[in-house]
Amino acid sequence: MPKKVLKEFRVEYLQVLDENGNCDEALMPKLSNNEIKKIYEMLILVRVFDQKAFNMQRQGRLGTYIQFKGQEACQVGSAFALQDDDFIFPMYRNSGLLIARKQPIVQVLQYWGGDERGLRSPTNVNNFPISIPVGTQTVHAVGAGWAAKLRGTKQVAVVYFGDGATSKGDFHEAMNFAGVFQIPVIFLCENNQFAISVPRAKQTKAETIAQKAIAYGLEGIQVDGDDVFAVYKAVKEAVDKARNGNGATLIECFTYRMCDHSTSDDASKYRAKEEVEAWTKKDPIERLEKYMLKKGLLDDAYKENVLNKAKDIIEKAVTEFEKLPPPEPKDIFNYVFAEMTPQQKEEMEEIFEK
Ligand SMILES: Cc1ncc(C[n+]2csc(CCOP(=O)(O)OP(=O)(O)O)c2C)c(N)n1
Repeated sequence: MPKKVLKEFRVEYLQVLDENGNCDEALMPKLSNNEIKKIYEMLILVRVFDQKAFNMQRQGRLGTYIQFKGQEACQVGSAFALQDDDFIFPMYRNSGLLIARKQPIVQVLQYWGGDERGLRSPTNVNNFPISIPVGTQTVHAVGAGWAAKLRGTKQVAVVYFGDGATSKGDFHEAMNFAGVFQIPVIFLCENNQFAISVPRAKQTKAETIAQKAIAYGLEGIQVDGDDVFAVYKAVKEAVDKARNGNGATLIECFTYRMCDHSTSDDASKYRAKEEVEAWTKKDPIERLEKYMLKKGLLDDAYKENVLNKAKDIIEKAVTEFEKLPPPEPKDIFNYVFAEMTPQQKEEMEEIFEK
C-alpha cells in the first residue's frame, strides 16, 4: 500500500517595505498619511527613550535596563493594530511596547528604577505587568483571552516573547490550549536571533518559529520584524480574526537585537561585528524614513522637529521620575502576595529588624 499524503503545510513570509524603503502597494495595509506619521513619531520616541534609559543605567540613575534597539517595529507596529481594551502581556524587552500602549513614560522609568508600581496599568488600557520569567506570560495571556471569550467582550490578548521562550513548556501548553479552545490570543514572537548568547539555530531544529503553530492547529506566519507595515498588517489581520471568533495566530517577527541582551551583558563576546553591521542596514526606522521621503511625508525640518519633540518628552519624564520618592526596600516583600507568607515575614524581619 503506498503511503498517502494526509496534509501539506506551508509557511508564509510577509514583507511590505524593504530595506530601501520600497513598498509593495498591493500588500500595503490601510493607513492614512497621518497614521503613518504617528507610527514614525512613536518609533522615534521609543528609540530616544531606549538610549536615554541605557545611559541612565550607566550613570547609576536606573538599577537595570533591558534595551530593545532594532525591535521597535515589532513593538510599535503591533501596538497600533490593537484597541485600548485589548490585553497585552509584555516581556522585559517591551518598554517600547508599553510606551506605545500609553503607559506613562515616568512609570516605565519608575519600574526600571526598582519600583514595581511603575507597571500598574493606566485605567484606559489593559497592560499587564512585564514578565521577567521567560515564557510564563504565554499561559496568562491564554487565560485572559479565554475569559474574554467566555464573557463575550470581543477583547483580544497579545503575548510577547522571544525565540528562547519557544523552548519552554509554557509556550507549547499555551499554544495547545489556545488551539483546542479557539481562544482570541495572538502569540507574537520577537525572534531577535539570540537568547542571551544562545543563537536561534541552537534553540530549535525547525527552520522557522512560525511553523510551530501547525502542530497545534493554528495559523503561523513569519513577518519581516523590521518592517513596521508588515508587523502592523499581520497583527491587524490576526486580531480581526480572533475578534470574530476564529481563534489564535502565531506571528514570528524576524528581527535582530541591535544591542546587548541587558545592561549586564557584552554581546561582542559572542557575535561578530559583521553580523551586527549587516542587520544595521535593515534598520526599521531608516527604511520608514526612506519610504516617507519618497512619499513626500518627511523632510529635514519635520525629522528634526520629531526628534526634538521626542527628546523633550523623555527629558520631562526623567525630571518627573527623579523627583519621585525612591521605593521602600521593604516593598520587595509587600507586593508579592496579597498577604505575606510566614516565610516572607521571617525573612523581612531578619533583614530589617536587626
Ligand atoms: C524561566 C526563566 N529561565 C531563565 C531565565 C534567564 N533568562 C533571562 S533572559 C533569557 C533569554 C531569553 O531569550 P529570548 O526568549 O529569546 O528573549 P530575548 O531576551 O532575546 O528578547 C534567559 C534564559 C529567566 N529569566 N526565566
